[in-house]
Amino acid sequence: MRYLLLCFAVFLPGSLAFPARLNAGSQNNPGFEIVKAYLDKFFPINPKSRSLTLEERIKEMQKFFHLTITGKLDAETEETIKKPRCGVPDVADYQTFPGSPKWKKTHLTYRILNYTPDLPQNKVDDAIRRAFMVWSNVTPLQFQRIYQQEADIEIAFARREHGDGYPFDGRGNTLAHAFPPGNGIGGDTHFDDDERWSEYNREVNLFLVAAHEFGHSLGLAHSNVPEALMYPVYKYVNPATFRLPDDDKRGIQKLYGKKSSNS
Ligand code: TQI
Ligand code: CA
Ligand code: ZN
Ligand code: ZN
Repeated sequence: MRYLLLCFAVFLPGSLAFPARLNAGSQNNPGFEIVKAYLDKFFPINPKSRSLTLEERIKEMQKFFHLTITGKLDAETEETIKKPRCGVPDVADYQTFPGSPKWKKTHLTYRILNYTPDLPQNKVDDAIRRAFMVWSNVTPLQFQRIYQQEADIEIAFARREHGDGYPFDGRGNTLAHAFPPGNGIGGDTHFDDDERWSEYNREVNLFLVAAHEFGHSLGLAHSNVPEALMYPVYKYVNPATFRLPDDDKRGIQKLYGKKSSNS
């Protein structure tokens, strides 16, 4: 109910602004200015997409709404842009992977296969443990560390080509990746050991990246809510006071439900 109210409050000014500008365009077609304004509002340019052309940004938007990806302002895309849309980017902006893969059990195991030379081993163990807690705190999921057999979520530090067809790229750019839930490589999480991993706000904070990657391992794709942990832009927040943003919480609870109160 609160969302509904919020929605109306924000949509009103938007709905007033849109028709006025639409009329200025030809035959009620939103002009490219409007498309641009729309994209700026709902698909803000992040450092990675700064160089995207309008066509590429339209493609991103089409991907997001599961439209046919043409990069053009076709009828389907135009309809989507014209559709009233809640202006508060906080109603289910989290995303799951196509087909919503998720774990069919709540007790998951993880194994740390190796370590980075950047941090003492107990700091790595700790960052990983706390990154799992981000998710187990709000769902029925439980994570158990194992040492011998293969775990559901295998964690490794690796450089360049490391056997899964997704080579890392040296220092910078890709920091880590994780596979959506599933057998074998599903859920596995790899960290690029050409990065400088840190416990603090230096270079890359292992806890924050691990928490984001485990979101992927559990079935969350990227959110377009800038505050979300699953927003695809790295932003440092103090791990000691980190609280899972509401968008991510809603996303993970959609997949696994809430934490039962008696545990
Ligand atoms: N690695 C990407 C990421 O985890 C890999 C990736 C791109 C990906 N698209 C994906 C993984 C879709 C699953 C599904 O997002 S990254 C960030 C953030 C990266 C980026 O190295 O670019 C973080 C890893 F959010 F800061 F940009 C961790 Cl936290
Ligand atoms: Ca890299
Ligand atoms: Zn990998
Ligand atoms: Zn990501």
